[in-house]
Order: sequence, then structure tokens, then C-alpha cells
Amino acid sequence: MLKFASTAALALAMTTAPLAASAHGYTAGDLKIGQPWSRPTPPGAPTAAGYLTLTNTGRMPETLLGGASPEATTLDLHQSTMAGGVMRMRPVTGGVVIAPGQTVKLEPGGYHFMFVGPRKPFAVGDHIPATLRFKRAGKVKVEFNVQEAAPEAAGGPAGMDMGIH
Ligand SMILES: [Cu+2]
Repeated sequence: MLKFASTAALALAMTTAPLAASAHGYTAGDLKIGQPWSRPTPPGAPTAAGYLTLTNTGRMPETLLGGASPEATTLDLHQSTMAGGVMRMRPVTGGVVIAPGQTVKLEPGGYHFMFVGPRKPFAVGDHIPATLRFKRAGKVKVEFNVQEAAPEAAGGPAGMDMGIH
């Protein structure tokens, strides 16, 4: 009886939980979404940036198409580029492609999500819900943790961060 119950519970968990949460990471099929995070914003800030890491463990290209959040008017995909010593950002058209076996980082100075028109200022410790949209994986719900600095496990030099987005 005990064995039956635990087997049933496991089967239920597998069918109702397509997203396996790990150390603030998400898995959707062949896609791994690592550590979505955002920064605290001052009152009245028109935007807030969102960062994360995307890893494609499959054999087909995946594309991040966009997202939405109940905490902002829109959640846009942007890319920052340095041109002539000036940091500019523009909307990403066509999405961000993650090739098979590749990891793409949305990070300060590069690709990022932009919460446009946040409903309230983001504060350290907040978990901002969002739904990300992928070509293959479809819609994936995540939470952006609001913190002062980039997550350490995300790797890479946090020294790149100069307050830009
Ligand atoms: Cu932006």
C-alpha cells in the first residue's frame, strides 16, 4: 500500500509539474533557464531590467521570443550595444536564438528583458513573476529575484556591471 501510494504520488508529480525548479532555475524540455534576476529600482523609474541564463541541451535551435509580466505594462526584449563609446539599447526583432548546446546570457551590457512601466518599484527580496515565450518550449513561468548584484553562480565577471542595462 505504501509503495503504491508513493508511486502514484510520483506519477502525479511528473504529470503536473513540467517545470522542475532547482536552485532558482527552471527546466522546460531541452531548455534550462538559470537564475532570473533584476535590480531594485527607485520610485517612479520607468523601466527595470531583467537578466537570466538560457541553455539549450537539445538538438534543435530554440528561440526566446519575448515575455509578459503582471508587474509591468510590457516586458520587452532589448539588446544593449556599445557604439562610439555610448551604450545604446534597441528592441530585439526575431528573438534571441539559442543554438543546440549553447548558453546565452541575458546580462548587463547585452541582451536583457525590460520591464516597461513597473506597477511599483522593485525592492530587494521581491520575486517578480513573468511568463517567457519560446518558439519550441512555449510559455514558461519564472520569477525574477530582485537583488543588488548578479548571482554568483551565473559566472562571469560581475565587474562588467556598471549600472547600465
Ligand atoms: Cu533595455
